[in-house]
Amino acid sequence: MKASTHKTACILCSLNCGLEVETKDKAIVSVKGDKDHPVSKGYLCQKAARLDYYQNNPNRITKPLKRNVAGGFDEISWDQAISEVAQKLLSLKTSQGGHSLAYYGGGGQGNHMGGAHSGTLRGAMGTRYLYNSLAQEKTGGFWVNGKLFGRQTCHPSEDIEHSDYLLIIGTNPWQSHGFPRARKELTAISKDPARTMVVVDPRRTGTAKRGDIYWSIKPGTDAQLMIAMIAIMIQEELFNKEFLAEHCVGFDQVQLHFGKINIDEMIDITGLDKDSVRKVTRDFCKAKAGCVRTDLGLEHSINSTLNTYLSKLLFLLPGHFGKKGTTNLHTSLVPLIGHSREPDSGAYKTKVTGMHEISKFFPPNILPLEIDTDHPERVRGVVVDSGNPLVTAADTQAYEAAFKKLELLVVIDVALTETAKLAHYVLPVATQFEKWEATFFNLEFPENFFHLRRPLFDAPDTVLTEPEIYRRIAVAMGALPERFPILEQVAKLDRRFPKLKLFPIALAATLKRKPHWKQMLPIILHQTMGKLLPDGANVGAVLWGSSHMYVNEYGNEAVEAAGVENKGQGIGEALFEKIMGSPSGTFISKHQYEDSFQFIKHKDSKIHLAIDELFTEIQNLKPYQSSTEFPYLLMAGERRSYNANTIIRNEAWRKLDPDGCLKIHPSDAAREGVKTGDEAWLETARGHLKITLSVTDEINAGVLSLPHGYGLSHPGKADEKDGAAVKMGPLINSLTDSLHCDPIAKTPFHKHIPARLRAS
Ligand SMILES: Nc1nc2c(c(=O)[nH]1)N[C@H]1C(S)=C(S)[C@@H](COP(=O)(O)OP(=O)(O)OC[C@H]3O[C@@H](n4cnc5c(=O)[nH]c(N)nc54)[C@H](O)[C@@H]3O)O[C@H]1N2
Ligand SMILES: Nc1nc2c(c(=O)[nH]1)N[C@H]1C(S)=C(S)[C@@H](COP(=O)(O)OP(=O)(O)OC[C@H]3O[C@@H](n4cnc5c(=O)[nH]c(N)nc54)[C@H](O)[C@@H]3O)O[C@H]1N2
Ligand code: SF4
Ligand SMILES: [Mo]
Repeated sequence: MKASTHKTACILCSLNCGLEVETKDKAIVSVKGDKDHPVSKGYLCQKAARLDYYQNNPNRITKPLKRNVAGGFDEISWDQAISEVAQKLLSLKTSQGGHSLAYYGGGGQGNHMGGAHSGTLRGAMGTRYLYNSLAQEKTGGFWVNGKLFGRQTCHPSEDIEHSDYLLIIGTNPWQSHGFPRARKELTAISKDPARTMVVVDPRRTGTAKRGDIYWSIKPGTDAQLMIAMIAIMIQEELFNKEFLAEHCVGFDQVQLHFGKINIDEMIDITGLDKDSVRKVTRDFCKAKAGCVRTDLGLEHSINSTLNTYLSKLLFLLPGHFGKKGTTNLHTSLVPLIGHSREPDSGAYKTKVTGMHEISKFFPPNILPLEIDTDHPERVRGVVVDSGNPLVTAADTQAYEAAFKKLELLVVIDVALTETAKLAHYVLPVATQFEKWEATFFNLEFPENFFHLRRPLFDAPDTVLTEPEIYRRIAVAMGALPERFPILEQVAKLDRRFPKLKLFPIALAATLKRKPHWKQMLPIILHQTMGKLLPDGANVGAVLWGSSHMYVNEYGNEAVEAAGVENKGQGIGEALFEKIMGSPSGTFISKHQYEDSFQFIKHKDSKIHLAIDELFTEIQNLKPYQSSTEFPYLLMAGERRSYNANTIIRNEAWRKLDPDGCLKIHPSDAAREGVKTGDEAWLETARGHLKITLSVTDEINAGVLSLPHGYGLSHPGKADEKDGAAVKMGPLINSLTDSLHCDPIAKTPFHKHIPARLRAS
């Protein structure tokens, strides 16, 4: 077959850069940046070049599998798979209650359509247990956002492109991105003498090398650094009085807590230069457009939730908010997260550990504890979609033990993953290039965008999409009818006469009669309006509902300003049509910077600066004392040029670093008597791994770093156990412990793991 060119997006990180790919037969043969993508504008990083290693993957599964008594898998029909899974879910729900069932995942870096339709499955299961990777990194920050801005759904977006003073703390966008066109933006800032970039990291990263100022901080002391900076702002009165008076409450309490901090003592803990910290703080406050960008270096370190709070006070006190080049709140077409109540005011809590829900999620760190117990209300059945917790959640051993005790484990994936290997049923899905897909990582402001991607290939006949799997299970459980004949008829009329709003009226009447279907609305849309969308784009129907809601929430003006033309069909309808008709993605709204203040959800429309729980943490803060037993601090999960979570399972994809080396400082290597290429044992209180060393002065003495996303098994390779794992790189979560996590959000302290080396 001749090669043909198509628009799609990269699925390897949350930026989802627009791509123009050439396909031939069943393969992606070339990859270029799509200049028409509204945000990435043709930008790409090196990881996208060989995406075919995802599409054509030797671990691919295309038939439903059922575990047999010998521990292997038998291929079964979809009818058998759906009816047995439905019957087992129903039986656990009836005998033990819906809370004996949990759902894990719902989407990765490139696919959120499954998650958007998964409420139907959870509704049928009767559970609120939604475990998700976001709750092993971002939920502490979401909880803080809820306190500051009124709802956990209020999400800040950094306008790095226009900032003139950028603090980068605990992230390496040169490798991990995290904001659009990261390398281009970092290069632009580093070349512009009028703009300043300060990078705070215990490793001299690609980002640090481009910084005007690099602070080589002692790991896990960022809280002390930020407390010192906030105290400098308070004690030297560098804060923005007008901004605080107009837009914030609770500043007096912040003043009280930080006014008495001993700044020099705090800076001493971080190992940084006092004059430099003072000067940067002053310059940052004076800057026209100051911005703070953080990520896992703060969230996966000790004081995780506190760190996210402090990093927000850093930009709020000088008033670097609601303006060009600062931080703003952004809109969401389909919100990625929800809002949950506070622990002390009716939050939903898990039955075994009593963990409270945050932004509708539960943290992967507690799931093994909720399963592996005699507690009568333990979790007994789990459905995993688009996640590989055996490898990516903390504490592989705890997960393995817990998952082996489950009465039902169902894994929905494109590949036979480590988690799938433990499942009772494995349900194969179309890859992200074989179905209509999108993510809800649309975090831009003032102009936000959306990209609905078309399939590049036909899916094999024997796989389904996630929404279709959820629908079939829910129907088999008796939670939803097979068809909605009246709504289907009305949808047909509505497509011809959208102005009459016949379908919204019929839908509202249906939901009034059956309010429990609200959670299943995306599947109802998928089965009615969705059937009328061209080229099998059923999942697009959820965007029809979202487009109307988006206009209701954010107003016509901002949507029209983004170039969405109302040609008489109504602006919500016009937005939907624009999304459906834009293969490169499209802008969906354009706001004014001041609109950011309107997105604050507190009744008084102000930012509430004081968080009592975290003031208490500050008072009790103690610096980490290293132990003689485990003298190093391991940062378990570095982003490198060839890792991308566990999305690509073929090591041939990696042009560099096939072993996923452990980085170590030359002085430590000399003391240990090791050199680059040597193997050694790395030991933590939880486990040990054989690793290959890479000696580099990029990293601080006393600190070690291993990459994320390695440790996968591969056909033809021995299943990893200890030394054999080296072949596929280190399975880092065999070194981490479920209990080593944040007290509020239970996010893991992966960047702060006491460790030691032993000669191999
Ligand atoms: N190449 C690549 N890119 C990715 C991914 C990938 O797998 N590969 N994954 C994506 C995902 S899911 C995420 S969440 C993001 C994460 O993106 P990042 O958070 O940027 O990634 P990391 O490399 O894990 O950690 C960032 C930095 O934190 C530093 N750090 C460690 N401990 C400390 C500390 O105590 N203080 C400070 N200040 N810094 C510290 C590390 O040295 C590291 O440079 O990346 C995304 N992008
Ligand atoms: N120690 C340590 N652990 C970490 C981290 C760390 O830094 N250190 N980082 C953490 C972070 S930030 C994250 S985000 C997580 C990521 O970890 P996970 O949430 O587990 O996500 P992925 O590795 O992206 O795995 C996605 C799964 O989706 C499957 N998949 C791909 N396409 C599709 C599809 O279309 N449909 C379905 N159903 N499945 C599909 C893939 O085969 C893979 O099994 O890892 C976390 N784990
Ligand atoms: S991995 Fe690179 S190309 Fe792919 S979305 Fe992220 S930044 Fe873009
Ligand atoms: Mo992540």
